[in-house]
Amino acid sequence: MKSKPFYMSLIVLISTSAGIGLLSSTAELSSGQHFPKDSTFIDKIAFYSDRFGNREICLINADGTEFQRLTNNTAHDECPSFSPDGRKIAFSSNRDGNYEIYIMNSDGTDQQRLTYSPENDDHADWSPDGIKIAFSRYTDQSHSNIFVMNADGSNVQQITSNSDENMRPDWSPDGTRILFNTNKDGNYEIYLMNADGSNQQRLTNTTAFEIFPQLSHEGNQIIYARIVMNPFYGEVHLLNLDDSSDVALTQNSRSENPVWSSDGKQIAFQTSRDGNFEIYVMNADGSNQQRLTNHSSWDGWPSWGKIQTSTSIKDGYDEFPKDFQLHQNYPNPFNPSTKIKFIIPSVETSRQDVFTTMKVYDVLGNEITTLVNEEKPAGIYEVYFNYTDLPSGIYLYKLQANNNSLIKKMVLLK
Ligand SMILES: [Ca+2]
Ligand SMILES: [Ca+2]
Ligand SMILES: [Ca+2]
Ligand SMILES: [Ca+2]
Repeated sequence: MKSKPFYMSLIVLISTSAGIGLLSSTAELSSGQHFPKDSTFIDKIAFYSDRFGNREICLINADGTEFQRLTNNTAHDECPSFSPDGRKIAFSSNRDGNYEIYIMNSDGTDQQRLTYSPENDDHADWSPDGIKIAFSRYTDQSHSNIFVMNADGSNVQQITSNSDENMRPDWSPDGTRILFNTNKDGNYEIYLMNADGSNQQRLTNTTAFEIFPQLSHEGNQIIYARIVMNPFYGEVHLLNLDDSSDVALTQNSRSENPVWSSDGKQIAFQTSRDGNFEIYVMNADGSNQQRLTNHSSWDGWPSWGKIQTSTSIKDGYDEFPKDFQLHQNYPNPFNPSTKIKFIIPSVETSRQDVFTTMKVYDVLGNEITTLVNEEKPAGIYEVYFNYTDLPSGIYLYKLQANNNSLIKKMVLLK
């Protein structure tokens, strides 16, 4: 069966339409009544902690403030993984007998079970388009393989098959490959493979354990932990795929499990340098290492997400753009997916939704696809364009809303 040629999703970042009517009345705004909500994005780190007597998924801001507990039960809940849009967290839990993959909203609501297996399913990681989840399936403590399923739990497929431990998948930013750990060569090494499990390539070759790899957003760097036993030490390393250079970002620190920040400028990780594991952040060059958690229990397995949070429309309205905008796609050039942001301004004279279209054309003017085609309230929007069958080249995207139209170029580079 041929796969769907493109994937498109629409996220409403900010919508003010419901609140515009209230803004004519300052008395109402300052009266403390319940106002419609606006939204902004904030960097969050999910992790798990056993501070409540068993493992629970917790959330903090990336500066360590605003601790939240997201799960609350007597079973273990662990290994959180933010969805690319920050709306969901996948995690594993043994609440139903053995470990299964679950997802929940990133505020902890609507927890749903995705896998039903007699084995232990763990280490969930989302594909960059949010459509699939890779995970490790353990037949016993030291034997596991990588599996991939749809994000609703359907179509579970095994993509590695050997009798050792294959674990901790990390999807590449372009969605085509998966990074993982395996000890099939005798000790843990980092491997890269196609997302269907083919073409497995070894990236490390040492007598130490190289574990928990994660690719940078550009796909050219890997952060991971190098662990040595007897005596135990662990450091976060950065491997440059361009020239194979490898540097330790931490020293004498018992650190592991590094993850990139949403902007790629920082790294969160766990370290037991203070006596028990805590979540830390540092700059991507290893400088400015700062502790975010401070509790005598285990705190680890960070996942960095950018999530939508609410602020009052009174705070948000002044910031809201007044003009029609079409932003440059990001990344650009891209392969195969990119994000396009646009703004439908608040219309002072009318609260009507605006009929909006966005279409993609090749340079000859042939229409490739329609990304948006509906009435939309004023707001800030993002659409994803992912069209794997197109040849490299320049493409145009055109936004039209009422009598306004804007057009920009983007470059697909394969
Ligand atoms: Ca629990
Ligand atoms: Ca299971
Ligand atoms: Ca090794
Ligand atoms: Ca701790």
